[in-house]
Amino acid sequence: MVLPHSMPLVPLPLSASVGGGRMPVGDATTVSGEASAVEQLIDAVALRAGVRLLPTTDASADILLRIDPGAAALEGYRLTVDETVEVVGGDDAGLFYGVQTLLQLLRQDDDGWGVLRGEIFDAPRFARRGVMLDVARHFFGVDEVKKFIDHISALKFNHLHLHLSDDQGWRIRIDSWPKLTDVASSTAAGGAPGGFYTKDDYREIVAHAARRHMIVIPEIDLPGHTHAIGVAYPELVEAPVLNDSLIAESERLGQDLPVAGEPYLGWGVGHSSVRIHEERTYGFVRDVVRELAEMTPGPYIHIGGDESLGTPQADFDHFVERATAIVFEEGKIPVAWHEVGAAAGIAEGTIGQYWGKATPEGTHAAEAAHFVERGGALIMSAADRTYLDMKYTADFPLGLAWAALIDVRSAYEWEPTEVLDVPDAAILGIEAPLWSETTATIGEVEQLVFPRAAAQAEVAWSPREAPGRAWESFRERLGRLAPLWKAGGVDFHAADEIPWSER
Ligand code: TNX
Repeated sequence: MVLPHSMPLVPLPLSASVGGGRMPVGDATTVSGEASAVEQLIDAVALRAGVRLLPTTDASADILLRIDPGAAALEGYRLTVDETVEVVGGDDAGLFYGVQTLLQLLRQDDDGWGVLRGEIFDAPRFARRGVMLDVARHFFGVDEVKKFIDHISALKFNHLHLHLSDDQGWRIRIDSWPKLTDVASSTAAGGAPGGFYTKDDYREIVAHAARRHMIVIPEIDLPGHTHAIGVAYPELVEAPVLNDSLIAESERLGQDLPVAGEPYLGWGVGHSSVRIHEERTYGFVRDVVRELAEMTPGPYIHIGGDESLGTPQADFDHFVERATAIVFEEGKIPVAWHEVGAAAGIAEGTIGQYWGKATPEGTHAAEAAHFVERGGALIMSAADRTYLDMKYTADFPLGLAWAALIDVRSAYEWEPTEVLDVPDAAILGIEAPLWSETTATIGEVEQLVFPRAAAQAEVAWSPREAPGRAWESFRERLGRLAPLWKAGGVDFHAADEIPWSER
């Protein structure tokens, strides 16, 4: 008898019972049911196994994909593999996740391809399971982002946060302020070429994400991280504030200091600020939020708020109170980094994103808790656990190390409800950010994201107390994703903590 948690599944499902053997899969295997799920399964099986399933309208197909709201929770599904396969989603997303599980059960052995037999009931622990991609420090094109979405959504993540602006460049077309992209998008960190998304590009990303049940959260980082805005519109931004640590760090890295009106290619933080006391700044914020809202079907707009070291505290508070209100006025829910919680009057219902350590330091926990006091809730991005841009080990060639070295085990072993002193219900879920200072290509991004994103997927999806929800089980199951990532062309880091399998 195989134990349920020995099934090659990440994230671990809510419950599973394992049958014996496999249902063979080949070119004569038929599939029917919900059209989009059928199409996605056929494409994915072709990519993974080189086998082309046969679509049919026959309800007695070998593989049946259907939706029944009574059969499973939201985003949940029931999957049965015996002589045939049936996947029943509680909704569209649930069916999609059932198909992702089916793809993990599809295995090659000496007899060819087959699906491992068993029965699985599944549904997520947290409604919010996110990844962030920083396309500002380095820019990644539409096709690269779409591929990223494919492999992230396969781990059952359902939110993609795009960090669309920072000191080094502005990445999204805003018609009412055209110089943002005409003038301030062509550079990136280290002198790399920049780029930006046209509105059609952005809509294409949003639509691709939606087909994989991911909501896009666009972020415009304010009031700091705004040097690039000043390259396009000098009247909106203050002169750079050069603090001692910025000067020392820039010298250590051999990076030039920021100069007003010129592109900034280093990765120092905390030197830029929009002008808080000029009314046109709020006209700018409103225009940007309105245009983003128009092309974003998801309910959220992220306004940043991190590391505004060049903005006096009273000015910062005034700015974020107004900016969070503007997002609501434009019909969306504001999300902001936890520093924004320092301001007493943030708009009620603003969602905070905690990026302090798993053991909070300084004022971080109090700032985060203030979102809850204001009727909001929290997304947990503990930097020493979830940050995908931290190095695995000191000698890893990519990534930074300021929060921690994060090997796969330490990415996996943390509990989002135990970081802050807030009610469990205030924790919406987690997000794992990939900051791109050191990643010039999407392959380098993948090296940092995979496999650690899979650890965060399990923290976000799987029940806390389930048998198998522990490192020894996880590392075995994780190792069995290697052939899926190889077939998908994912340049994952084959960390030596994990027993990677060939097939
Ligand atoms: C901190 S985390 C930042 C980013 C950097 C990142 C690098 C946060 C909200 N701000 O500006 O890219 O560290 O790890």
